[in-house]
Amino acid sequence: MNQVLTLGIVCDGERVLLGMKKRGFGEGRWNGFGGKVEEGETLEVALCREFEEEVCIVPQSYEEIGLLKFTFDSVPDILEVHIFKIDEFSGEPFETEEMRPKWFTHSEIPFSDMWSDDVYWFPYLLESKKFEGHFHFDRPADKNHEGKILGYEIEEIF
Ligand code: 6OG
Repeated sequence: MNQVLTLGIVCDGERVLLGMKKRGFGEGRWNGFGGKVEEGETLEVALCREFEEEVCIVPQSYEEIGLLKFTFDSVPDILEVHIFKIDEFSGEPFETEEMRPKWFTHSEIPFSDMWSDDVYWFPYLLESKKFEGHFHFDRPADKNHEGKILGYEIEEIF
């Protein structure tokens, strides 16, 4: 079964807004904000709901800039993550039980404390290039194991 998720990164000139995940899947890593798309929701509605829940802001101007598929050895399910670049939002970023937000300049993005795929696709996002990618991991991540990338492909789409 395919699982569809959103992931949004707020870009404000030279800065991006990331959140430290405080609990659950991805705990201890910096990432954008997002999550599973619920039944009956559009990607956009799901994206805005997750931002409001996780960091108390609402995206106002955004575009879908990337599509990533994640697969894992011996797991039939595919994770399909729709990446959004957000240029404007309303409200002020606020720490919640799930996420601690922080602004990073492009040169400070903490790739060593992020998902291992991020370093490959963030450059497309930062340069506003649309992209599609596929990452194949040895296993899904859990608390004790990050999952190792066994192969990947990524390309700009026009
Ligand atoms: P919840 O399940 O907590 O949302 N996500 C990933 N993000 C990156 N950068 N790399 C991955 O590599 C990811 N797998 C999932 C999608 C989880 C959030 O984490 C993202 C969602 O925004 C495998 O609701």
